[in-house]
Amino acid sequence: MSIIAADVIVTSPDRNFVTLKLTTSEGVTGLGDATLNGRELAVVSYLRDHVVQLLIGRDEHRIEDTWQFLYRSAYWRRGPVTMAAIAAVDVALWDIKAKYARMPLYQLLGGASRDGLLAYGHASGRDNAELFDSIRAHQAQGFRAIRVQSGVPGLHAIYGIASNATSARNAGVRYDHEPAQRGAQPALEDWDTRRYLRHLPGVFEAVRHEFGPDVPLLHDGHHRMTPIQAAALGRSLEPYDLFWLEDCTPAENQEALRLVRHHTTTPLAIGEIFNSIWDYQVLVREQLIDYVRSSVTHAGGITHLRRILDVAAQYQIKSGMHGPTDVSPVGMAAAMHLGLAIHNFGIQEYMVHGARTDEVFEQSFTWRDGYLHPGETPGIGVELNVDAAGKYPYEQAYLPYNRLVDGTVHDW
Ligand code: GCO
Ligand code: MG
Repeated sequence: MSIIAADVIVTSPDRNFVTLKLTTSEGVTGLGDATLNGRELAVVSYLRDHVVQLLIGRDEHRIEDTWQFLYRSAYWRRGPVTMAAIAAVDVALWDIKAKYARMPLYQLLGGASRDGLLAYGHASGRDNAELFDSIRAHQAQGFRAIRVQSGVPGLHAIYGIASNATSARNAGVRYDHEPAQRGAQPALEDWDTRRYLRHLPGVFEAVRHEFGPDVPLLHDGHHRMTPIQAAALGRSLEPYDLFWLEDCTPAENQEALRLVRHHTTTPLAIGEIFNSIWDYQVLVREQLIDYVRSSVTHAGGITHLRRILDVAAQYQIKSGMHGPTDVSPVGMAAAMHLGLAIHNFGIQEYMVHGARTDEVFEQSFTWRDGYLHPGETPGIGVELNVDAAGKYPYEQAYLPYNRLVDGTVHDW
């Protein structure tokens, strides 16, 4: 038994996705998500030019060995491109193994630890009126937990606020507010941390007043604050009982979180841009965070993310896997199987994919009463419709970037 084909499929139904498809000599196929938003083709090249020929002829059953081989033989370790490529191979191999076993993947990972995965959705508004409408719309879709992002007076374009932009090329199609804008240059947004810190507590006060104490509320700081600013925000949000404050600092410096932690009891989530267990070493060992934000797609697949979460479990740190629309349905399915199986599941981010994405990726998951479930189809439960994928060729897209009012580039 061996891998006989490894195809890298690039498609852009509502946004760009990169998918690895492995085929075995038994005629079984497996899929892995290799999408790195805004840098998609770097992972395509890593796979096509450097990994595919290493996979042909390998025993598809040796998942751990293949992971270690790709990681160690590259010599150049870690990094988002490498780890997304390894993740895609890893998930495709788990998909194949579960299909051989005729079981949904979560069964191979130890079986279900819960009935379904509590998921949170992204509500946002330029002002409180828009935000309240957005929260109500999410609740009507079944969401029980809500991320709250608000416009800030004086700033014209900021992260997380739905723009409802329409693309001229795809007239009438509404893009989600995840801002991988298609085009040859990144869009410019503006930022002022002091205005934001002044404005946000009042937004949460209004939301609690309107929607009551029960609904779990989350917020994403998107890497913009210094440690002392993050500490101040965490403290000023304490009366509103957040489920978590996410990415309060750019966490390359793990030690920065010591200061934040020291000053606030607001729970902290971090790690969507991390890609290995080493990024969490200080954060987990010193119990500086409450939730691990990495996705299966960006942190080395099921094999590696499970390792991170197992270490985190010793410290009662839970999962909060990244699930924006730039994680493809393949990556989301892998997350759901892992989340269903592990004991220390916390919450799953869930942004609903567009209809064209659902046409390309045939999926078996269910979404009911605020809970996700990966379904009972053998494998991860996703198949790629190659003909549909072919209708939507790659389009260059960039994430936006930020400048302060004086023109300085800031973290986005
Ligand atoms: C989130 C993230 C996303 C990222 C996006 C970048 O919490 O979902 O912050 O909104 O900005 O995934 O590609
Ligand atoms: Mg985030």
